[in-house]
Amino acid sequence: MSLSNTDLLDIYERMLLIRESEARTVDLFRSGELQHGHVLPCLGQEAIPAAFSRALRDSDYVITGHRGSGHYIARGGDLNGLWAELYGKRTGIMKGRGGHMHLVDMKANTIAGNAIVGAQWVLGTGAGLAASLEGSGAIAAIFGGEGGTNRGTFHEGLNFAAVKKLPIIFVCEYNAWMLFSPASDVLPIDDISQRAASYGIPGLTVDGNDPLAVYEAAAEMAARAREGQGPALLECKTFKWTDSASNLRLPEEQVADWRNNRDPIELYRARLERLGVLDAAQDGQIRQRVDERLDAAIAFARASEFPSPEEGLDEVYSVVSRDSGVTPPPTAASRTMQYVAALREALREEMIRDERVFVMGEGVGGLQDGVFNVTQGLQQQFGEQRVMDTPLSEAAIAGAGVGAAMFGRRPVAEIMFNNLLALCGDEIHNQAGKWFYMSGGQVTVPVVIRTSSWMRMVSGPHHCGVLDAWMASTPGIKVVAPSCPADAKGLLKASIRDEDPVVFIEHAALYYADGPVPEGDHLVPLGKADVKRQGQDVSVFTYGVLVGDALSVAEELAAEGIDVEVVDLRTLRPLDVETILGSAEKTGRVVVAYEGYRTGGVGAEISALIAEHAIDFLDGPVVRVAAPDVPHPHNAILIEPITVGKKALIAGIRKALD
Ligand SMILES: Cc1ncc(C[n+]2csc(CCOP(=O)(O)OP(=O)(O)O)c2C)c(N)n1
Ligand SMILES: [Mg+2]
Repeated sequence: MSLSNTDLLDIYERMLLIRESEARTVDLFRSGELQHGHVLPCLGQEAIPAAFSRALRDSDYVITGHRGSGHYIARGGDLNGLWAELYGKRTGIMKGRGGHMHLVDMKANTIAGNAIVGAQWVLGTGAGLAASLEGSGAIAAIFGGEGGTNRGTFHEGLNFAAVKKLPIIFVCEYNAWMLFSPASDVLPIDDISQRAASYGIPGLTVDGNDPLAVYEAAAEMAARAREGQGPALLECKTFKWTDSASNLRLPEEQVADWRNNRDPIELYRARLERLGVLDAAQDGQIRQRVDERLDAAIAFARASEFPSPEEGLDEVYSVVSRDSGVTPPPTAASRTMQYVAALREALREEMIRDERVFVMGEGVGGLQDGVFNVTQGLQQQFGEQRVMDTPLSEAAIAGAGVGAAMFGRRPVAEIMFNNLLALCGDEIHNQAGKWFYMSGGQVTVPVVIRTSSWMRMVSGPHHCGVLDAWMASTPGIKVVAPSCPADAKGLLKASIRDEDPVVFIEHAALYYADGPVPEGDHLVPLGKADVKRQGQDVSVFTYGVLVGDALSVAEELAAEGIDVEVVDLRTLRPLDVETILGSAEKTGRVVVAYEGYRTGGVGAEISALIAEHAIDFLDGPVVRVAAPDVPHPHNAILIEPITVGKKALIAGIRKALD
């Protein structure tokens, strides 16, 4: 694969642009003129992004770790936007919310940065998955340091990509240090490329300071990825001249040795001269062009305005999602179906409606179509690509879901039971929840993470637990918990169409419960509670399996003349504040019922909301009916006092009416 002289010079100019931009960043940061956040420069590593910019196409996807600014520049990311971002200006590419470690330019298909080291391995796997599903011939290249190859995400990403033969180049920018530790202290092997063998994919180590060696390897790996031969791992040995702009923590002799003897730009310049491709005059012209571009970008940044503090409060959710195309409730006839069948119908209809929708998870096809058969028959109908069985890899399932959503697909990723959300906490909390905001609205993350609550299944502490409060306290995430088949269908369809990430919590105790489901394109809007029973005496706020319990308790108490209102929250974030406060104000007596742990549970938030805004309307204290703060034992006798059900609800309602 030969490069033209133009390409050779192009690589040189990109290296210089990265070098000069990063050097000025460090200087301005140290002088105090740049004051916003961390700066992790790639000084000394410029050959890798510059070479990759030639080996990749503009339509390919690039996704990096924290030291990714060189890739942003090499890919042609907006330079004015970069510099305005460094100055914390409104015109910054991320509107001042991301800084040097998170630089996104979706016009350049580039997400250059992630301050959770290693998150990019699974997000990038999702980018490769998106490219593969799209079938456009694009590939994904994922970059990160050697320290971050010790994260589980690296191994989960490589394994997932290898099994699915995804078009991905995993690139380790081995720069010899992980923060304060030399690589030899944290890695049991010398070459990261050896790790490829575990996943049956090619692994290669090259001199990362030689752009032509990097180019050659990258071009070959890109070609085989495009041909459908799957991922490869490329290790580029290099050295960072400084760890961060604020603190030079690396041994001075080592840095001096690399700067003086192995400067990638100086070595490449000399080589181009030897090849007769570059002379001193041309070199001067290139350097002048680089200087002028940076002068202009810095001038633009300096002249730009700072955002007002209020601007940081906006864009946590996508604007589009506020109007997610939800139609009014249909008047169509209903038929009776199980919750599980309603979910399946929602998936089927949305997959037919939108070819970008796909389903993935552990055993969602396979022999049984999922543990609870939610996905029954879907793999036969839509094939193994769109109903994808995955390895046991929660971080990769959620991470690839998030990454694929960032690059244009609409994944529905299944996490078998909700305790396992803890294993993909980063992918949901830090990644899915934050990218729309952090990218200044450039990146939407329309992923649905479906999971199931196994409360009442008597499956022990590791299967029965509730993480909904954690999810619901995460800005940027929507959390949905349907209580009946009709809502299960309507909410799942609305979640799939929503532009924001949704954690969709099904209740395993409801899967085989029957209920009426309207015919047709039945959608239930997110963020809208449903008053399932009108009452005058007391309001019960609840969700999931407890809604049915509350309704049957309400009928029992009606015989005593107690008129209970049952409010099904349906969406735990964003809460339908209006309906909640309206009901509390109407009845003046409030019971908040939830299966989760009492302390800090979803119901604690509802209680606080009512105490803050409706206390003047209350005729008594808010009563919380919740599980004690105890894990759920694997024994029907021991679990009895922990289970929130009808008995606890009746006691709670009587207490509220006392
Ligand atoms: C998951 C995670 N753990 C720890 C940190 C703190 N941290 C930031 S950079 C870094 C070292 C990363 O080393 P390496 O992957 O080799 O990349 P390099 O900085 O050398 O380019 C650490 C520990 C973090 N941001 N994320
Ligand atoms: Mg390192």
